[in-house]
Amino acid sequence: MNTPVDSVQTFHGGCPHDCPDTCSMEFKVRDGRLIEVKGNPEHPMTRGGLCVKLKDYEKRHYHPDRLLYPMKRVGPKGSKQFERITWDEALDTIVNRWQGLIAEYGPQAIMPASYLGNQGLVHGLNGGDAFFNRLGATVCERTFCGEGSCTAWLLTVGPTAGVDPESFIHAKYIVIWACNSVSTNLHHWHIVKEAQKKGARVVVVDSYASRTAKEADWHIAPRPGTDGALAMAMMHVIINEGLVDQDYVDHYTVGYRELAERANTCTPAWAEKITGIPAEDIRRFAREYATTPPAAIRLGVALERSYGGSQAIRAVTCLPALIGAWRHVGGGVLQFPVWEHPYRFDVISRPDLIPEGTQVVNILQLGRALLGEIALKTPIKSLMIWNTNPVTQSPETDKIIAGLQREDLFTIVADHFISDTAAYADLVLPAAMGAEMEDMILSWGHLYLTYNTKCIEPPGEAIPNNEIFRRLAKRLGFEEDNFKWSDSECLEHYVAWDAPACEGIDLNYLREHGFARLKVGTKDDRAPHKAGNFPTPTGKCMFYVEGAKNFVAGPFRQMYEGFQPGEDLDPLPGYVPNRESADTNPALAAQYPLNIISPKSHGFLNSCYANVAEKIKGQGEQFVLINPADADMRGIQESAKVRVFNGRGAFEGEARITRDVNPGVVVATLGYWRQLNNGTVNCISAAEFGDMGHSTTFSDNLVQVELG
Ligand SMILES: Nc1nc2c(c(=O)[nH]1)N[C@H]1C(S)=C(S)[C@@H](COP(=O)(O)OP(=O)(O)OC[C@H]3O[C@@H](n4cnc5c(=O)[nH]c(N)nc54)[C@H](O)[C@@H]3O)O[C@H]1N2
Ligand SMILES: Nc1nc2c(c(=O)[nH]1)N[C@H]1C(S)=C(S)[C@@H](COP(=O)(O)OP(=O)(O)OC[C@H]3O[C@@H](n4cnc5c(=O)[nH]c(N)nc54)[C@H](O)[C@@H]3O)O[C@H]1N2
Ligand code: SF4
Ligand SMILES: [Mo]
Repeated sequence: MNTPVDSVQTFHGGCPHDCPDTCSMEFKVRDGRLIEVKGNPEHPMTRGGLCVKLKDYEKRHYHPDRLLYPMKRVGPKGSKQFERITWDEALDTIVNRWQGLIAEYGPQAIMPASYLGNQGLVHGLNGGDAFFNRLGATVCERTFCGEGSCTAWLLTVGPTAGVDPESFIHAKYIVIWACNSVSTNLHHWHIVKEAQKKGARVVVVDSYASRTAKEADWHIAPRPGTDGALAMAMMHVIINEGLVDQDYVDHYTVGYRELAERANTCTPAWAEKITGIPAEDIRRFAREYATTPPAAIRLGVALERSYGGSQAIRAVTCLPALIGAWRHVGGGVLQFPVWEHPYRFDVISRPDLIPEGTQVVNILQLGRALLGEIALKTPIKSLMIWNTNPVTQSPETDKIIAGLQREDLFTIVADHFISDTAAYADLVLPAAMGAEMEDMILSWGHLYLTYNTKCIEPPGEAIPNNEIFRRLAKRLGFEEDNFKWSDSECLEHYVAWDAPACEGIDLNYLREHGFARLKVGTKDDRAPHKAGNFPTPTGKCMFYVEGAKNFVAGPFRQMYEGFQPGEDLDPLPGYVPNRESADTNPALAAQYPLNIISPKSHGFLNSCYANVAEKIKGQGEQFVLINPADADMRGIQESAKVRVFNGRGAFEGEARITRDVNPGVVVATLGYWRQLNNGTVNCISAAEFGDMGHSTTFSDNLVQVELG
């Protein structure tokens, strides 16, 4: 591209947001100004369209609230009173404070905190790892999203991309399991809709009638956290009714006998009591799924958000092998296609630089760590935060805020705006945005490499994340190559360009074309496990796994520190009840009888855009969906202000009385800023881990609702 038309130049872009779609974009630039951002019409998944969040992405670059200069705090923590300083003063302050802390406590007194706020290889999730590993800082374990799922996936089928999201076009039976694709995976949803038009039956398994569930042919609504029981009962029906593909099972799976034994007790009647789904519906679902090939399942991240979530994901991931769905193009299960992207995480993150015995703190337990509720070898005295906004996104918010208010804590936040987290910083650093920096954008939702051109200068004195680390590394005298590479050189080193998946693709090709499909088969011929070939230690689909010794570490070793499932791993998948439920904790359930789920907002991207007036208008103010029966018994009228609370905290929202939720369940979507609202959904969520991979438990959460 890059063709001037009336002095407008077009450049290839990639959406840097935390979204599986990783859209390929066109940046239009005139006189050094970004004037329009569009979806790339040539990209088979983007298809020329962006989502509602990004449709005016150029405006975000010029938002009047953008951070333009480094600033230091001049009022009390949280008061948002900051004063401009120079980059030299900012960097000198950081280095001086850190050197003092290192002398007194050692480098582990410093902790980085980051996530996928930027999904670039250079400026994204792992961008600061090499720097902080070299510093010897506390390792930040980042298990916000997908780590229970990844552990379950690796245990069962190994690091495979599974069924190609584009191959869903060939499916005749599509199950979208705990994923609100219309809002969160729009560019896959287009394909599902097309398949539906061609006659595929689309079933959505979701604990409430999401936008996606409303467009399905059939919506199945298990109680939150009970999907494991549903999947096990499906196995029961498949096995007992002779719907197993015995030839596939015999050749390409391990542990069928043990699995069948367990499934034998998991009757539909048993599952009905747990899930709330009529036994007859469970039978029908299992029969349809097993007898309508090709059958494809799309696993949503939300499936892992309860104590037994990962065991449930293991169960669902076993289903395709049981019925031989993998034999067909468009059959199988889709988790994160990123497993077949040839990134060199060891080069990006440099885990070899982590000093032996370094302590690890999980970002979900940031509040507990800052308040000394978790035993740490070295207390955290300084936090550097970028690409994440834990005050809105991490659980137990009130504890995080109490921690961030500690006078002895030196907090640095790099961001685009004074986020809820930046509000508590001692120093804020202005970060560059999408069109202002070169990168390749990782995708966990498709099989394309995506390039992003730097085509405008950042405003004010904003700089890309990697430049912050380069400048700090220079001041600290770090000599490793990582800290000397330009962003372009990083890209040369960060991808295994010689991998078979990259055949015929290099950085120049990407610069010219913007995106490239990996060489892993086409959507019309890819059936990676037609004849087994699972990248597990046995080469087979593992219904049965014996302890951690059979575990294959994936490419994100540092990204997912919490991976090790441990020797006490249940060798089989199964149903594990919620930690917070009437069965497991009746006293708690008596006090807080409603199970809240807090999925993504349609109009926001996590907390991004939830400070932009037009986007709030589109999304609406914080609401709480509640069933008429639950509203009536609390005297709650439509649109009333309600308070949602439990022992961890409270937030307020507007009641929407609807049968979209079943009695006993309430829904409030995520992302709203605390500084603009009375609390957020994460004031009430728990920092307890799920059963594997230190996953989140946002859906395993009991509350009470009352008039506000
Ligand atoms: N209750 C509940 N909580 C949840 C979830 C849920 O479903 N329910 N979902 C969880 C999940 S799946 C996730 S992934 C996490 C997400 O949690 P976060 O990763 O914290 O998500 P964001 O709120 O988008 O925060 C990203 C921040 O990075 C900033 N940023 C973006 N790009 C850049 C950049 O290039 N440089 C710098 N320095 N900053 C940048 C943004 O402005 C924003 O403030 O939330 C989790 N929290
Ligand atoms: N618009 C928009 N898009 C986004 C994001 C965003 O914030 N906004 N965030 C991005 C990120 S970081 C991620 S991880 C993805 C996540 O995308 P999704 O995987 O779609 O995650 P959620 O929207 O949190 O939840 C999906 C659905 O799962 C349901 N659910 C919750 N708990 C359960 C349960 O226990 N069982 C069942 N069966 N259903 C349950 C919820 O009701 C919800 O409709 O979306 C990405 N895309
Ligand atoms: S947020 Fe997702 S759907 Fe929207 S433009 Fe970015 S990658 Fe595409
Ligand atoms: Mo996420």
